[in-house]
Amino acid sequence: GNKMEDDIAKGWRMTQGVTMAEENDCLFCKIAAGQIPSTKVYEDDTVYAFEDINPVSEVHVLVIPKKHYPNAAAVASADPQLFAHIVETAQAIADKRCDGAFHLLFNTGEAAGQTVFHCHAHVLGGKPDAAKLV
Ligand code: IU
Repeated sequence: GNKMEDDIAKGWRMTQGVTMAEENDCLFCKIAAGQIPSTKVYEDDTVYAFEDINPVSEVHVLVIPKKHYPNAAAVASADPQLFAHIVETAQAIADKRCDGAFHLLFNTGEAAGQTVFHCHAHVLGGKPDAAKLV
């Protein structure tokens, strides 16, 4: 169709928490479903947390909603409780691993470095890996 129809369809999918990425093979949907292996840190009915494969600090865990949303704002607007649960999960991981002190980072948009378009919170704690920051 035309651009306006495409935008409306896209907006509808975002409100449903469903995007083209999920329709076509989303990596983090598969990790959350256990279809692709990961080093699990925590799991419950709505969120999944795992070790980042390319850690940039001593603690580098990703917390994702099991349901597909393209970014943090999409989760927050569609399901504020789920967004709060992601933040609380990040805190609980940091409480165990780095004395409760951490950075919580959501890269949003390709220009900001987002490479996986399934919402993920980076939980960053402990010493940074200096080699990866240059
Ligand atoms: P970004 O915020 O979209 O740039 O973060 C993607 C992160 O996902 C990045 O830190 C990767 O190292 C990490 N990651 C992963 O843990 N496992 C994977 O299979 C892939 C990326 I692809």
